[in-house]
Amino acid sequence: MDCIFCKIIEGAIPSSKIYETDNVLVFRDIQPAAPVHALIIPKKHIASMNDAKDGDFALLGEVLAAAQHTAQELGVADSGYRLINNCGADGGQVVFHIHFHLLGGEKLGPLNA
Ligand code: IU
Repeated sequence: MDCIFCKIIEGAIPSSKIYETDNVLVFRDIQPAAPVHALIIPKKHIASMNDAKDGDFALLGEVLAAAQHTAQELGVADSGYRLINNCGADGGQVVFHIHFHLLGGEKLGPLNA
């Protein structure tokens, strides 16, 4: 499967790894949109939120747990952060391996700015 995030998981493409469990990988976004910008992904290939099946939601819970852990590790838990999932074309999804952006390290603007 030609998925860049699967290649990052396999180690075929290098990444700046922040945290890893058996089922989840967290790494730094190569084009950070904030001082802290991590991507949290399941190791299982799920293309998008639209493609998650009933059996995938426990795994997506692990993804959220990893996001919480990462926010603590990167020191933004207390100041606050934003967790974003882009789904599909209108949602701005570019990489079709489900992922959550963790953004923080500065005061983020309102969503409707
Ligand atoms: P999106 O939600 O699919 O739009 O976000 C994809 C993100 O993946 C985007 O912020 C890219 O900068 C990021 N990214 C990356 O970190 N490493 C890569 O090799 C590629 C994209 I391709």
